[in-house]
Amino acid sequence: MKNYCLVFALLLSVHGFAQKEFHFKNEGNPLVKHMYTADPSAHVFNGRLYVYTSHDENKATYFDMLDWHVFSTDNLVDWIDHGAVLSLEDIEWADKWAWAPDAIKRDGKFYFYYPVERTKIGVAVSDSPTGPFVDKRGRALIDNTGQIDKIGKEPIDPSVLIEDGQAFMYFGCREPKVVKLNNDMMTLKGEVKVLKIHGIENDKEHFGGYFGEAPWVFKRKDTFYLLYSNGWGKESTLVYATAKDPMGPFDFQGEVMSVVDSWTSHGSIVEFKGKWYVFYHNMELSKNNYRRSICFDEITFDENGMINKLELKE
Ligand code: FUB
Repeated sequence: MKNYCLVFALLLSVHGFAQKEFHFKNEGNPLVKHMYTADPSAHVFNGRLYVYTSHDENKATYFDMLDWHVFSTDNLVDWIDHGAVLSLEDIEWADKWAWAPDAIKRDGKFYFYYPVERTKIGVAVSDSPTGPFVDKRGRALIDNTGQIDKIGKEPIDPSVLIEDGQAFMYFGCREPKVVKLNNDMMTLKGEVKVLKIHGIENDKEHFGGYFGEAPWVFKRKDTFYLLYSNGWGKESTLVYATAKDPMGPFDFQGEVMSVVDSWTSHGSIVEFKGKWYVFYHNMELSKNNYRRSICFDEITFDENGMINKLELKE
């Protein structure tokens, strides 16, 4: 009887695993066609590329997403959808709006940062890059309740960089913020600060160098690049600024790519097997801004380290 039960349990777990993973090929942008995905955050862990995303609902009429997914590949052609790595159902202190996440590896563990309710950012941990992630903290890492002056009206879109052993978390909407994290990756070290971007002082509204949302910092050679969205609407896109220090100040440099058709822009840039890629989303499949699809393209840099603007085909 005991053996019988074990075989049954194994069958169930194998079946569950098979249901959870979905294998597919990259057949050109949008990359993911079997569901709606947005806000791609791409990382290489142990030589494999992982892309963490928000998950737009099939009938969405707002950004009322419920869970987050991760996709992975080792050759950019064969991809796995590993399923939901965390869901609002798993978080006791949040009920709505599972927006743009990020993940990072430290000391053999993987930390997943996620904004909820447009007012809070949480962190969850796993032994695997594909989760499941567990909210061991049990409360928000960032919560602007009573602290809008310091933290901002919309603490969304967290992304994390580790440089020389120090972790930095970037986030924010309309004003970029940065805060250091302690080595446990689950507590803040010091105050939340405004991330200064020089050269955008006159860009008070969308487009140009205006900071909309989606800060993402990566390092190439000795330069830190801050990728972000320059607002919302038909002309918004991903732009960037550079600095010599992860805390800034950054200098605005220009557009990373031509405009995408979705009203939001959100992306990440990653080096994989010696080439650089920008991940972003559009609404090509649905023609609906609340049902977006992730894409990626290769980008190149000029001899001064500036990004050669990616011109998307119409
Ligand atoms: O996906 C919900 C929100 O839309 C994100 O937080 C923003 O960056 C924008 O992509």
